[in-house]
Amino acid sequence: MATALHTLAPLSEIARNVVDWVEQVRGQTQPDRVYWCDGSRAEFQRLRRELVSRGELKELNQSTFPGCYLSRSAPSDVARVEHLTYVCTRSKEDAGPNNNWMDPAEAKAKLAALFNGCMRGRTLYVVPYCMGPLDSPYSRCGVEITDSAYVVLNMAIMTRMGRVALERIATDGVFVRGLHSTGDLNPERRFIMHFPEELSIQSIGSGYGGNALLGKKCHALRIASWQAREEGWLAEHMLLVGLQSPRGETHYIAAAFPSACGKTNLSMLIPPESMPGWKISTIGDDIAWLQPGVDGRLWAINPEAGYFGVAPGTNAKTNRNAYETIRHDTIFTNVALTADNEPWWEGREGHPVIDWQGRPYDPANGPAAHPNARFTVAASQNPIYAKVAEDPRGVPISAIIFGGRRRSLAPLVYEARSWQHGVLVGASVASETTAAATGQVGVVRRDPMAMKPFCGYNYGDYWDHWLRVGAALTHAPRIFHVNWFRQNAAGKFLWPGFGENLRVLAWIIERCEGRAGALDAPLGYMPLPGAIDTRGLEASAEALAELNAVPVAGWREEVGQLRQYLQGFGTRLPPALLSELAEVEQRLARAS
Ligand code: GTP
Ligand code: SPV
Ligand code: MN
Repeated sequence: MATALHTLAPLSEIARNVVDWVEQVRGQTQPDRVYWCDGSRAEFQRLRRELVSRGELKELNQSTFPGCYLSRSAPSDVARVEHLTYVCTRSKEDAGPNNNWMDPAEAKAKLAALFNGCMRGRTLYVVPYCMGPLDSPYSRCGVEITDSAYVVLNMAIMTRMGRVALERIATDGVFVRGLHSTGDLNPERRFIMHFPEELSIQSIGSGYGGNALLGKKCHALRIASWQAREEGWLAEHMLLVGLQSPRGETHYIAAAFPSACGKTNLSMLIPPESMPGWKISTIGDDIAWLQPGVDGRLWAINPEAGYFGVAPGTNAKTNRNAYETIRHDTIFTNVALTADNEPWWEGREGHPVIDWQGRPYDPANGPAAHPNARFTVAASQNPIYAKVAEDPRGVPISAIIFGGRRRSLAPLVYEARSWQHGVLVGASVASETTAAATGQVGVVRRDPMAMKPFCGYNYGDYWDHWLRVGAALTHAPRIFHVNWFRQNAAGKFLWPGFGENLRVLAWIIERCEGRAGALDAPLGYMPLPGAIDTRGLEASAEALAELNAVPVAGWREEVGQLRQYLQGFGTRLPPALLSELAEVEQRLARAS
């Protein structure tokens, strides 16, 4: 039997095509050693020990945070670098105005100069990984070659990594080739390049998150979105959550919010006390792969096996599940430390003594933890991790939610009139930028489907693909838009957010079950007065009214800006989006 043979074979003999590629990269990068990762517990602990002894990982308080460690990245390497991230397709048009583009030959020449000999004195790690349950037909595999043991540890937590993945690669025959080196960490020599036409990624000069853990944004979104278009599915920046209502029915919801806009939190939500009987379970917190099923519904898997989550703001009140998840066996990156050698970040109880750069804490230097400080932890540690997250068939989706961080304009919730209108609603997402990427924070930018940094091809083609996928579904999910981040004139959030968001999800579920009426409003369907349960909520009637307001003049301006943005995609823009937009505009005109 093949599996039995595999179990005995040395790793380097399981998949010939992987071996050939590793040999080629070894020749180019000149490492001192090549190490094939098997994904075992012993290997994980050994690599962790090595990092600690080299001073690259710091042991945290082992009696209060057993198995927890701290990594400090280079201060110039703390987030994704969108201006250095490229999609290198043969035709520039295929990458689209939404991506940085470089000719593949030019990109490879530039990269070759940087990769040649870059691993001298280092170990080359071969990291075979599987995105999604090992036995799911929807899962896809890759191999990351890296010279960072920190990356190996993170990949071990975030993916199904090692021998098991290599065995699947031997069966699949195909895998995504991801070549990564931390290089010299100089931002001048940093590039994250994607070659979707040959399913490959080359990343150099960063050891951080989405730049370096190639299974995540590079593979599971940029490359996978390209593959998904060819194969008829969707790869999206979405959480997946299961909600069992007090009536006993379970609905699965997928929600796309831009980076650091609340996906991890919503996927682990704890119901407010005034809503007993609801049971929430997490399937995924960042990425969803969605497949049309033979039953005409849309089914989803979480391709990841762990969370690379935002630490700041996480506490027992905002997200008790995450808080408990990260009490043990967690890698923290760029958090601060307390006097007791416990991890600390803004929003956590206690006091910082050492900041994220290892300096004595001084408020004059800014926040103690970096605003994009993260935790890496296995999904299985989440107290509400759903069993179905391991189901090879995935879960059927009742609703898709889009949202962004909008201090004004966008109301708490509205529902699209149809799938086609919903694609426009997704395309209309705009959000304030966050610390998840380098650059200015708090500037509103267009971020369709929360995929601006992650869509591996022309947005025009992407929206067209969305329209096609929806048209083929006989039981398409309903599509909604939410905004947890609207503020009053004083800059205070009007909506309490976090667990209270269930109040909005409950309405969404009632809509899906056909049990709630709605107001036929210019943007779409909105809750009738009193339809959102506000019992036990500390929010004034005025605040709630302000939350749901749709200022017509502001929206007419927004629609004009959106049209201009969409027209920037020229002939690749599906005309259906412009006709949906014209309809919204007419409704707004009638309302004014
Ligand atoms: P990525 O991992 O970057 O994709 O982010 P994410 O979308 O998973 O965001 P996450 O849930 O980690 O939240 C980011 C920040 O937003 C944290 O500081 C949270 O505390 C805050 N946040 C999350 N949900 C809410 C909410 O409902 N209301 C408010 N006001 N803040 C929230
Ligand atoms: C995001 O930025 O959306 C993240 C973190 O989830 S990273 O893995 O760095 O992309
Ligand atoms: Mn993300």
